[in-house]
Amino acid sequence: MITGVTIDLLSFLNTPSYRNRVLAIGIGTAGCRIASQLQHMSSSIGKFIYVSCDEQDFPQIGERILIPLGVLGKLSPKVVRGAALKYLKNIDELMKDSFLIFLISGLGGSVGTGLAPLLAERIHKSGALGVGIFTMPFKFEKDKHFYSAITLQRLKGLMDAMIIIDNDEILESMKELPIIDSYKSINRLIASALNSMIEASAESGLNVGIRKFIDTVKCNGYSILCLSQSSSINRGEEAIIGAIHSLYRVADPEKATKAILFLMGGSVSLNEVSTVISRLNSLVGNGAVEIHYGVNNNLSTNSLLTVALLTSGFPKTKFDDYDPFAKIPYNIDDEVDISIDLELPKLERID
Ligand SMILES: Nc1nc2c(ncn2[C@@H]2O[C@H](COP(=O)(O)OP(=O)(O)OP(=O)(O)O)[C@@H](O)[C@H]2O)c(=O)[nH]1
Ligand SMILES: [Mg+2]
Repeated sequence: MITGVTIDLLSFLNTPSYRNRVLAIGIGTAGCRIASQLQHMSSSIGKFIYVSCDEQDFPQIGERILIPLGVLGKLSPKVVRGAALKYLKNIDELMKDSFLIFLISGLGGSVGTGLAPLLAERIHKSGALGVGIFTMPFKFEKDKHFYSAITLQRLKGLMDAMIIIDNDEILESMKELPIIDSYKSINRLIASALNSMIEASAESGLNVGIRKFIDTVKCNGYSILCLSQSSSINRGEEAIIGAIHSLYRVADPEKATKAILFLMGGSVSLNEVSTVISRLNSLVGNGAVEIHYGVNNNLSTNSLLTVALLTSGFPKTKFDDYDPFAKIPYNIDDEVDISIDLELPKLERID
């Protein structure tokens, strides 16, 4: 994790046009879909770039970079990386002048795993503040675990903040949503949780904002986003316990140092806010966790309450165990295969 980056976030946020210098980059299928949901909701992120090898990943709006793979070679992270080399200048140009960059990707697939470290390097070199938002594969996607784990570790050394989302846990939290089209529902939930936390003002309620968001996630460790929903009579209690259970399954909650708690739903009461915060305080971070909270009271009469819990400061997560060789130093994730691009006259340096 990068330390010592001197960035005056406060004066940046005080400039009237700061949104134009906030960029989100979606990579691969999952990354493009989540970024696209965010683009529909966000007024704090001024620019979106979509990078993928599959044209179908791109939404209608936003800057797109298609990295064609042709028909040669097996699709693997190193092949994707090799094919991407000649587009890096393009990407550098598009991210020029950005102060804050969100890099959004699913890890484990060839495109996200191949491109995320490459783009994280470019963000790091550009001097922008880099916040990674990465979804981790489902339990049943065993073939994706190893690559997701080594990529996560590589990214940790390149980004200023790392937000991990466990797809399994998000799915678990959506018991009350129709299973049909579940990726779409998961993405909407993730995007609205992140958006609620970074928006300058909640439509109706209490906001958190970019400054507190960055303050929470910029730490020497991982941040974890957990979501939980309930519409029972004790919905506050039930939703926060659900979110904390999720956290327990991903990392050691005692290691948490900071948290953002966001409540989204109809008619959220002060009583519910207070219940949720005191539960969090008693069950996470040995009672010493620094909590920011926000509320988005939507106008629906629906009794569904969604709790979004973003906790930070975790030195490790369950995903470290996805890499059986974690204790042996090696660089497999840096491999680049350029055989797919027979016409590339000479390799561009990427450092
Ligand atoms: N949350 C979420 N996860 C997704 C979505 N689509 C795929 N995933 C997950 O993200 C991980 C990577 O999958 P993809 O994004 O499809 O992979 P990719 O980077 O496009 O690479 P390829 O599979 O080679 O096309 C897997 O664990 C998928 O289950 C999505 O829309 N939302
Ligand atoms: Mg894909």
